[in-house]
Amino acid sequence: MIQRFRFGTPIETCAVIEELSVTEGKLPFFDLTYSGETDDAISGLEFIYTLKDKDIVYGLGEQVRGINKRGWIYTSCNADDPHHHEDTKSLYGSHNFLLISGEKLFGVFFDYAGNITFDVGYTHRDTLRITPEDWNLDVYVITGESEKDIVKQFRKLIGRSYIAPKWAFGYGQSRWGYKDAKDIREVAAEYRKREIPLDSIYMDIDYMERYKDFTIDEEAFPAFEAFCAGMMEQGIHLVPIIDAGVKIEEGYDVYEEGVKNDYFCKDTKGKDFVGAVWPGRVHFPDFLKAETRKWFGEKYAFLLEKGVDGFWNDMNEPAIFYTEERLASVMERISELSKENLDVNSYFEFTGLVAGIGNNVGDYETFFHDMGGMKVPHSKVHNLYGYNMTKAAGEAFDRLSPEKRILMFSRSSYIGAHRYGGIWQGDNKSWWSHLLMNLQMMPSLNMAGFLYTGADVGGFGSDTTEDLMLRWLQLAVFTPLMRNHSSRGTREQELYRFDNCDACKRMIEIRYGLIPYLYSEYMKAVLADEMMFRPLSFDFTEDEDARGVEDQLFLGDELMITPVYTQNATGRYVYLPEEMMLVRMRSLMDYETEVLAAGHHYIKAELSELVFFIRKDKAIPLGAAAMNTEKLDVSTLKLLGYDGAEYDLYEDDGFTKKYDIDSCTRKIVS
Ligand code: MIG
Repeated sequence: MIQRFRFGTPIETCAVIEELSVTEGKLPFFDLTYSGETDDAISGLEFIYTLKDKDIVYGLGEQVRGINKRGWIYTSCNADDPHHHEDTKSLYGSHNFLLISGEKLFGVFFDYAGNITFDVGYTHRDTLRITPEDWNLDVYVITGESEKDIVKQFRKLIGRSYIAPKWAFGYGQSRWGYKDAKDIREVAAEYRKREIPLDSIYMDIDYMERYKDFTIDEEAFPAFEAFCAGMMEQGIHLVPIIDAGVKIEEGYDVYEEGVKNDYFCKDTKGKDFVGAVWPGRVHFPDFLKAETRKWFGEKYAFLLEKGVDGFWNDMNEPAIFYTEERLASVMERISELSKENLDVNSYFEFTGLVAGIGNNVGDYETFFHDMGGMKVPHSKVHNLYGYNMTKAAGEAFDRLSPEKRILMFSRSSYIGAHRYGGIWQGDNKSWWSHLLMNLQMMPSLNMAGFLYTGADVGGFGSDTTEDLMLRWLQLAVFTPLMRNHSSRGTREQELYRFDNCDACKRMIEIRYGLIPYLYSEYMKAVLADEMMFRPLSFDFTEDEDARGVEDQLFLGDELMITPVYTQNATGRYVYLPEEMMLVRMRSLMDYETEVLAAGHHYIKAELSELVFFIRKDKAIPLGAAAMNTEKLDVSTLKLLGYDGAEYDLYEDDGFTKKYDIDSCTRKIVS
C-alpha cells in the first residue's frame, strides 16, 4: 500500500507517474518533532523515527558508505565532487528513498527538490532524523509484505526504467585525453590487435570545438561522419559527452538561439545568468522549462544524424567553476589581503576564498528558473537540474529516433531521471575502497530505478594499478555499464597498457560470455519493476548473518557475486545463506566449480581468477566470447550450474523498442 502525504505546496518534480490522492491525517511511523530555535514552528520541524538495535536502513541511491546506511549523515544536494570519500555527504545524484527493515518494515520517499538531510543514526544511533530545508514536500509511505514487494511498489509508482541498447552491455573504453580521431583509432587498433572485445569508445570534451556543445572540432575530427561509420564497421560505437553549460560566443547558434528565445537561467536582474565551466563563460539552459528541454533535446540530432547512437551527459549538477559575481568579490578581497601580513586567520580566509570559488552552493541563490511562469531560485530545485537535462534528451530521442534505442547516461540525477537514462557513478578514484563502493551502490541505485549503471572501471581520478584494474573488472563483468574511464593527468589504463593484459582480456571475454544472461536479467528487472542487484538480506530476511553482509550481492535469482576488493588478497571470506556452487573462473574455457554448504567460508581467488556463486538448483546460460555484441552467438548457449536446472532467457533484437516478456522468453535446458 502506498500513501501520499502532503506538506505545504511542493514544487512539482515529476518523480512519480501515478497521481495518488493525498491522505489526510497523521503520517505513520514518523513523529514530527519540533527542534527549531525560532517561533516559526515549520522551519524547526523534523521527521523522526526511532530505530531498534537491529533495524537496517537501506536506500539513498547514489551515496557513500555501505548498503546499510546507518551510522552516517547524508544530504541530498547534487555535488560535483571528484574527491569524495567516506566523509562526503552528497554525491552527484539525489535519491530520497529509504527502506527500513527490522522491527517494522516500510519504505518512504521524500519527493522534494531542495536540500534534505538524512541523519541515519549518526547523531544518535537509535534515531533516524530527516530534515528538509523547507516544508513543501510530498512524502510517500509504502508498506508491503517484504523488502522486494515494497521496492516493486515504489518502482511502479515512479515508472519503468530506461532501457539501454544491447550494445551498451559490451565493454567500453574511455579516457579524458583522447584528443583526435587518430587517438581513438589507435585505441581501437590496440584492442583489435590483441583481440580484446570492444563495443564502444567514448569521446570526452576534446572532440568539441572549444568545448561548445553540438559542435565538432573539424581539425581534430575531420570528416566526422565517415570516421563514425568507419568505427561502426569495426563494431565500435562512438559515445560523445554533452555538457550542461553553453558557451557564450557571438555567432554560435546554440548560444544565439538560447538568448533569443529565453532558454537560459536568469540572474537576479533578469539577464541571462553567467557562470564559467570548460569553455569559460557559459549560460545554463533552463531545463526546468519545457520549451528549453524541447529545444536542447533536439540539438542531439546534430550528432545522431552523423551516425552517433549514444551519449553521456556531464557537468549537470550543474558544476560551476565560478560565477562572475563571486569571482569579482573574491578577487577584490584577495587584493586587500595581498597588502597584509597573512596570519592564521587571514591565511585560512585566503585559501578558503580560492577553494570556495567553484561549486559554491551560495551561488544557487543567484540564478532562477522559469517553471510555468513562476520564477524559482535554483537553490529550491537544484537537485532536478541534471534530471531535466536527461529528460530533455530522452524526450527528444522518442521523437528523433522512435524505433531505435539510444544510449544515454547522465552524471547528475534525481528519481524520475531513471525513465530517460542510466547514470554512471561519477568521478571516483583508483582506490580499493571505491571498488567496494561501486558494489554497495548497485542495490540502492536499483531501488531508485537506475538499472543501467556502473562506475568508472579502474577508477577515474588518481593512478590505477594493474591488480586494482583486474579486480575491478571482476566486479564490472556483472554491471550493465562496463566502462574503463580515467582522467587526464592520471596513469593510462587501457587494458593493453598492463603487463598482464592477457588476464584482463580473459575477464572481458567472460563478460561477453555472460552478456546473454546479464541482458536477460536486466530486461526482466526493468520490465517487472524489480531490482537486478539485491542485498542478501532481501532474500534471507530472517538470517542475521545475511543481514550483515556488505560485500556480496545477489544478481537476479541465479547468482551471488563476491568480488575481491582488497589489495594483495589471495581470497576472501564469503557467507552462504544456503548451499551454493562456487565458480572459480580464469577464462570461459578454464574454470572449476564446487558445491559449498551454507555457512561461512574462506575462498581462494588468485589475481586472475573471477569467483562467484550459482544459487542452489539454478543455472545460468553461458555463451562464447565475440569481438563485439553484434557478433555474439546466442544459439549455442550452455548452462552452467546445478544439474537439471533450467533458465528462462529473455532475448530481443537489442535495439528496437519491441520488448515483451512473453514473446521474448525461451527456456534453456541442458
Ligand atoms: O570535471 O569531461 O565526470 O567523466 O572525463 C571534469 C571531463 C569534467 C567530469 C566527468 C568525467 C569527464 C570530465 N568531466
